[in-house]
Amino acid sequence: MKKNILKGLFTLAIASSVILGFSYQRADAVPLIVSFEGSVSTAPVELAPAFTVGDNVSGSFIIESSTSDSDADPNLGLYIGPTDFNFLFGSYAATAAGGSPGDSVLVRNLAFDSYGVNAVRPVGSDVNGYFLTNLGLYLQDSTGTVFNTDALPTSLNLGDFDIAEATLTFQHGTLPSQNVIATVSSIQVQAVPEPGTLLLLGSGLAGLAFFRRRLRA
Ligand SMILES: [Ca+2]
Ligand SMILES: [Ca+2]
Repeated sequence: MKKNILKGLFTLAIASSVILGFSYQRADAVPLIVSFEGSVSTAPVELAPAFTVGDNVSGSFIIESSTSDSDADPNLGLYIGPTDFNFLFGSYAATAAGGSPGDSVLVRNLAFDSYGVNAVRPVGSDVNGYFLTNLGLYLQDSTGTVFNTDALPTSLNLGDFDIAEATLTFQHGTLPSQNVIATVSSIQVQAVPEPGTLLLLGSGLAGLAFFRRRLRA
């Protein structure tokens, strides 16, 4: 009898933690982390020897799924405010806090579709007198079929795009700017677990452990 009550409570604990977890996800904006990997395909001699073709590249940034589109055009989505940019090209690390008007995601649903991200105030070391001015990620589907709207995508499949590049842009006075370009070989969009979700998950697991112990006793 006592065991049955405990079993009931055990089930209730699982059900409530699942329900709480789901309702939390639905009620709040979900931060999405976009991360990618690739390798350097263009390394300007002006920046040698800091970058070499073939260097491993990785990067990420975060954007809220609820970020609103500030472009009235129904086929152009301009989303301000990606944050926490981290790009690594070989051993060269660049970051950007993001969140300012120039830091954007632009989604185009036109003759070709594209997804472009820029961070305009990056932090990274100078290279041969050149300073870092931009972090970029650009995906293009020349067939124009990957997006049907200008909505912020919550998933990205690299195979849908014929151009997929990450770029570091450097400037030195009035000299032409120099781009270090990486070909992207993988990309993913994932929800970042919120502290609240983790807390619920944690308390749910603690409850399970408690009931499991009671059942065994
Ligand atoms: Ca729009
Ligand atoms: Ca389209």
